[in-house]
Amino acid sequence: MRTVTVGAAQLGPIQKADGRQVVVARMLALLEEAAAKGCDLVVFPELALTTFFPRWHFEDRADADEWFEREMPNAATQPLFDAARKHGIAISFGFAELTPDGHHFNTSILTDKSGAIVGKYRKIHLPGHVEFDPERTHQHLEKRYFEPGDLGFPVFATEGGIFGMCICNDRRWPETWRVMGLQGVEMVMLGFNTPSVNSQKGEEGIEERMFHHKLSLQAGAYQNATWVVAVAKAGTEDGHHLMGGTAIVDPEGHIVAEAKSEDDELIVHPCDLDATRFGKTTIFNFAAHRRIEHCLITSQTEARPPVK
Ligand code: CDV
Repeated sequence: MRTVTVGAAQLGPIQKADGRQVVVARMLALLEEAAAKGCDLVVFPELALTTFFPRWHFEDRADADEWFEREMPNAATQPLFDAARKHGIAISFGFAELTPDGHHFNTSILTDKSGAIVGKYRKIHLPGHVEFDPERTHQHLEKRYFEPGDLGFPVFATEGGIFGMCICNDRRWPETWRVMGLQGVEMVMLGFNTPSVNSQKGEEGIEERMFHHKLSLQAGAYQNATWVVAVAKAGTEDGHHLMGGTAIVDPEGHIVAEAKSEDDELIVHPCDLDATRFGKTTIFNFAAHRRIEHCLITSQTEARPPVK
């Protein structure tokens, strides 16, 4: 057995007015709880340090830079890295990254148990739109504020396992999972902020959104024989509701732990990375069964139905 005891550290709502220090204090409280419960790894949501700011339209894009981190760690987040080292817990969290040469990414990092950053991922499948859209019930301006990630879907051999990251909308795309599956991933960590209503289809509410969320996680886990740790930012941020749905999924696709609230909440599960072996060596033994000569996946982007 190679057991990694994972804490999925859901965050409740973060209001626009909440500063980084307030949020980091909440994350530190969850890390204390995780340490008491014997966690090896704690995963926090997408854009964990701030409200989900892509719902707000800034005419001048530079005005959104206040939501971005120019370095990591920085003064506000250093206590998280110190706590990771003190407790001997690896951590992963999402934040908006502004690089020294002016690029904007929706990013997640992974540390080892000494608090050193050992992995970075920049969100590839950015949802939403660039310009204010009066047709929508709410704005989702990720395409305005972020560039698509430029790091691919890397995996990281650390802490005795093979770990990968993806962010929110990435989970809906089978390519995300398969690219990490092809690198032998044993645990995928993913943070998300999912509004409980579809901004372009008001009748699509929380029930349907939760169904698609779980469908994506469970299929990704099963089809690639990997653990999945999916962590929400939940609840109502300045009048906008995020659906929650923090869950840990085993390599057979079963949900083994789920959050019950829309608040700060830690769910813990001992994940045996060796449980990925059976799927990876039998039905999803890629070397034995994949037929890539029939896959258009990397040579074609859009759907091209036959002419009727
Ligand atoms: N933060 C996200 O990527 N949210 C998307 C919404 C817009 C659909 C999601 O896939 O949950």
